[in-house]
Amino acid sequence: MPSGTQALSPLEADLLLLHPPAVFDFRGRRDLYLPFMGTSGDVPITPLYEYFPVGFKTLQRFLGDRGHGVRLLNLASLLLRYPHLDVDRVIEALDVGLLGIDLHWMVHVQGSLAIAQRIKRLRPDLPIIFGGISATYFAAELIGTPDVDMVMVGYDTHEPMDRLLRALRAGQSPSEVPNLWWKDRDGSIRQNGFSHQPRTFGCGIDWSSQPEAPAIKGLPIREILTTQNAGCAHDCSWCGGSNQAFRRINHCDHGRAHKSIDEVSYELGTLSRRAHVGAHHLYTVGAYNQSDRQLGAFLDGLAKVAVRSVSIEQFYLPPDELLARLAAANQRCTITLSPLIHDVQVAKLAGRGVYTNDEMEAWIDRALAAGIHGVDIWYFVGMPEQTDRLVFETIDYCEHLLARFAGANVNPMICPMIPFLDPGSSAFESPDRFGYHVFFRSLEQHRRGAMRASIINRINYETKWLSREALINVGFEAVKRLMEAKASVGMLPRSHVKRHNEAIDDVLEFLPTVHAADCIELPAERERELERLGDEIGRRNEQVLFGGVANQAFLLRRQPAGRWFDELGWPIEALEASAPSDR
Ligand code: B12
Ligand code: SF4
Repeated sequence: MPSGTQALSPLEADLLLLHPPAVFDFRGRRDLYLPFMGTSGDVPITPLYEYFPVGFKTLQRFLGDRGHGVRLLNLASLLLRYPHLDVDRVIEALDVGLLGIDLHWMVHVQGSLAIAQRIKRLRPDLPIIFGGISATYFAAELIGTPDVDMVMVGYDTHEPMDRLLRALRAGQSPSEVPNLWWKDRDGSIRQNGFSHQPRTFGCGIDWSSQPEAPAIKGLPIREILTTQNAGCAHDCSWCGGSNQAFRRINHCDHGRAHKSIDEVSYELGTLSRRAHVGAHHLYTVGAYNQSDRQLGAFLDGLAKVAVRSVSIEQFYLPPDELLARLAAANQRCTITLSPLIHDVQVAKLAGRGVYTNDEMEAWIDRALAAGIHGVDIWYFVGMPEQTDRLVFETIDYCEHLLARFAGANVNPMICPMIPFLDPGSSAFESPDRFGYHVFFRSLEQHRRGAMRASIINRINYETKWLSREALINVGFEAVKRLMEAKASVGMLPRSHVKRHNEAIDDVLEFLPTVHAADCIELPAERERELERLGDEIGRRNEQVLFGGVANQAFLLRRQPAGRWFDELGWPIEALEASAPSDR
């Protein structure tokens, strides 16, 4: 399938940070069914999980300021946008001293390891380093794989990476670089300890240097993301970034770390220098972890940035004073709440349940009256003691919310927790205590699991109350019902909801066939049966990964360009000349 017309020019850097697609090589795969993932809301995501860790951007600035040439390459987005681009030609064009691959989210387990293997086969000269939350958790197993030369552990890798790049440049051994696992010349594994664990971490991102969105047809997605924390003040049992999980994964005695106020102010300041700042949405994540002083400084900075809209996550219901400040900071400020389950007692078991539904509704009235533009409310499927009945009761409650706030921007959303329960989370570590059963424990089990044809078999857990099959069936049915409810109150056009729900119906209809084939015991028979389904799987995957991004609520075909993580490595003209995107 891949065919190009021109070779790619060398991509030169001291360090290239590469973000893999969750599944390599997803293009043309007929043996792995990637179903449409509706989340009943406005989340432009694909089964490739295209976001790279925002720390790529901070590493680029921090290391760049210290004289290292750092480039970013979002391979997931590149391969999605250029379906005919030969990945081997991308690898051949790399002229880099060190190649970094993220295994931050576990969903990239297969993609990251497979691309490392491909690179090692074609370019044994390129040293490969892994980093990220999952790489930290699985460091010992990861460094044992033949294609990984180094693993940099921890939530803050700026200074260690500076030291590593300096050592490599000087031709010295990296034996003094903290947080590093590496292999010496004879292949034996060395571990330099885990001493770099600052409480103030990272640096501000320089958004002014972000490439502008190219002129494209259709709706560009102009989104910038900012987060000021690693770890968390809270302890949701299923979360791999919770206070306890953070301590566990990073082997430290603190459960979170913050960006300094100066660096946050710097970051917001750079946004103002962007040419079309007024066209951007600013997605601020994890703001609920800030102290009053930190949040105050953040809001002061926010008020000076004329972005089009802002969304901000809150754990508790923000008090009136904060509502007023948020509304003053941006005219289109959306607050994201995550009660997770409408039943407060059950929500408490998931780490939430800190307000009742009545309190939330009264608060929404106040928030809207205070000038808050909208409220997004997230519900989840796969929590302790959550039965199918409870899931559908949550949808009943969402219908009530939609009716009560009809005409206002109050948007309940629901999604199943798939495919993985976070490694390192309390529920992953002690599944029995929380009513979970975990199917894959090791890195290798996750890698193998991620290659199963059926998404049901790719899920790494089930609960006492919802089997893997039910997580999909109940989860997708719930999304469908919620979408119908949104059409009924006029929040979404009927035609969009019809297309969205037809896509889900197709998943629910086709998946049992794939699942049955994937569950056949005898490998030869299983392969034969999956081969028979190959065309049907391939056709459906193609529909989901058509070379653009499907907005999950409105199935608009949006081209992947202009988002903060659209780092395609080469100028668009060079890529078009090499492998036209056919659009
Ligand atoms: C902000 C956030 C998001 C943002 C995106 C942030 C981003 N792009 O970085 C959004 C909301 C989009 C998001 C989405 C998802 N998230 Co999230 N997210 C978080 C959150 C709240 C903070 C993480 C964070 O940014 N920490 C900051 C630090 C730690 O990371 P960083 O600065 O980016 O990177 C540094 C290091 O990690 C390291 N590093 C990272 N990569 C590499 C690579 C190399 C080579 C090197 C050397 C170093 C290195 O160096 C960087 C600089 O110091 C955590 C929860 C928490 N409290 O931690 C969950 C969390 C990370 N997310 C999680 C999950 C599961 C997801 C989703 C898969 C959910 C889903 N099913 O859709 C998606 C994946 C989206 C995608 N990839 O397309 C899990 C991950 C668990 C796991 N081990 O897999 C977490 C832990 C908890 C949770 N359940 O929400 N997430
Ligand atoms: S899910 Fe819970 S523990 Fe995890 S980051 Fe969010 S509030 Fe913190």
